[in-house]
Amino acid sequence: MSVIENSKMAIVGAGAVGTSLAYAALIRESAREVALYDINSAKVAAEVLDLAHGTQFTGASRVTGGDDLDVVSGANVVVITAGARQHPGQSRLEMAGVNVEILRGLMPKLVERAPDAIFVLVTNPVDVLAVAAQQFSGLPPARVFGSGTVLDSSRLRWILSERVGVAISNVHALIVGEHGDSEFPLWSQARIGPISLADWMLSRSAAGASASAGSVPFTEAEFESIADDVKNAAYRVIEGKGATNYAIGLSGARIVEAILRDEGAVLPVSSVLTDYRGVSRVALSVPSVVDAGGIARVIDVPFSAKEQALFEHSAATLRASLDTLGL
Ligand code: 6V0
Repeated sequence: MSVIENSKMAIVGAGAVGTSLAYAALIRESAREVALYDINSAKVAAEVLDLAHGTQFTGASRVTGGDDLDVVSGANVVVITAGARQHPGQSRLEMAGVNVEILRGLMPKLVERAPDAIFVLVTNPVDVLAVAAQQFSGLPPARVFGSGTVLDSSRLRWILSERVGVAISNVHALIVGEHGDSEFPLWSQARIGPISLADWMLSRSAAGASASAGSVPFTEAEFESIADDVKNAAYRVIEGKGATNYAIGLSGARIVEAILRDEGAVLPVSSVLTDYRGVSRVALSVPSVVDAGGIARVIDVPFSAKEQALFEHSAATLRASLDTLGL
């Protein structure tokens, strides 16, 4: 993988998530330049220095930044991580109001400085903010979207990979819908290598029962408990260390790479939908083709009847929050 010449990613918010994203992007060489912006002058200056001090070991990328919004100028991608942190027990939707107001001020200024950029929202509640950012920027939904369930899907793939003993890169499974409590796995489309998850046989020893008893498929109860584990993963990490940062940093770097390398990668990002399986005017994560223009298209996935109902529930949840916020 090589860095695209002259590519620049800007990160708004140099907190736990923004700096982990910068760190991941430098190590992965996601962009030629990584620029960090934060209103906290001392913090952003220190973070840029600390990261810069390691660039002997990170390949071709350089890191810049500060408390002047002009640091984002000319960026090809702007990732927004600025905002209030999620506290233990606090739902993502509760943080919405504060972060929407931050975006209302920021988006026009960012678009002025980086008029050709693709904007990726990470701040929570990410689906609400994707709608807000799209409205405040006036840009098409293809150019302003949220990291959505890219992180949740990686969590799902990790759990499945551990469960079945297959490399995570060969586990193909997606979480769709809200990045939050109404999200759900698209079990009907999940595969391990070429085998659908419904047909995958687990050895009984791995399933915790007698090794001699042959193989069994996943049970409904297991599917549900895995879905719950994914949903509660963030809460569990936040309880123990106050924030989640590394996995979202890597997820963000992956999305940026798909854009800067014009990959056409299929990622479950969250964009404002128009008649996607009957859902419009909310941003939800669905498999989307991500390239240099942002979202080239969303992929129409066949849902089971249960998945369709869950998707509509996710949309209704989001619509209710958006209505409350006047969006
Ligand atoms: P943090 O460590 O408190 O950092 C937030 C940073 O934003 C701070 O450094 C603030 O100074 C800065 N900030 C606040 N207002 C502005 C502003 N107007 N302009 C520039 N900078 C500003 O929080 P953390 O980094 O832990 O989390 C950031 C956001 O990411 C939160 O909303 C999290 O909930 C969200 N996450 C989203 C995830 C996802 O999957 N989408 C995953 C993890 C966290």
